[in-house]
Amino acid sequence: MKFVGKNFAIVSAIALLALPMMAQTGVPPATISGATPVRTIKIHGKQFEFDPPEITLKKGETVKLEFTSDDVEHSLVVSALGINGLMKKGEMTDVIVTPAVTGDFIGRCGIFCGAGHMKMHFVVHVVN
Ligand SMILES: [Cu+2]
Repeated sequence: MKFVGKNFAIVSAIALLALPMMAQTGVPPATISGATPVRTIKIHGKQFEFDPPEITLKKGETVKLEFTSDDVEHSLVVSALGINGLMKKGEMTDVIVTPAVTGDFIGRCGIFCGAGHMKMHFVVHVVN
């Protein structure tokens, strides 16, 4: 029961954090769209960092993010922008994103990749 209570608290905290964001716009802050990307940004995952560690996007601009890995499997997850890209050595995957709001959005590695996995942070700056 103690475990269930803790999980409920975490879920509640996430819901509370997400609420103001949804209330502000009424729609998710970014969409994966079918629009043609105006530029491509390559992002590598490696133990234990993303290269580059941060990128800057323009609000309303459609960009293709290309992902690959230099070693083991990683993924780049930026939940607030709907980004979840697998990073695999020798392969290129991509996510098309059109940010709809400005701000700084934190990304993390979504696949356990070793001792430094939790240190893999990424930032997406969305500007006007
Ligand atoms: Cu990882």
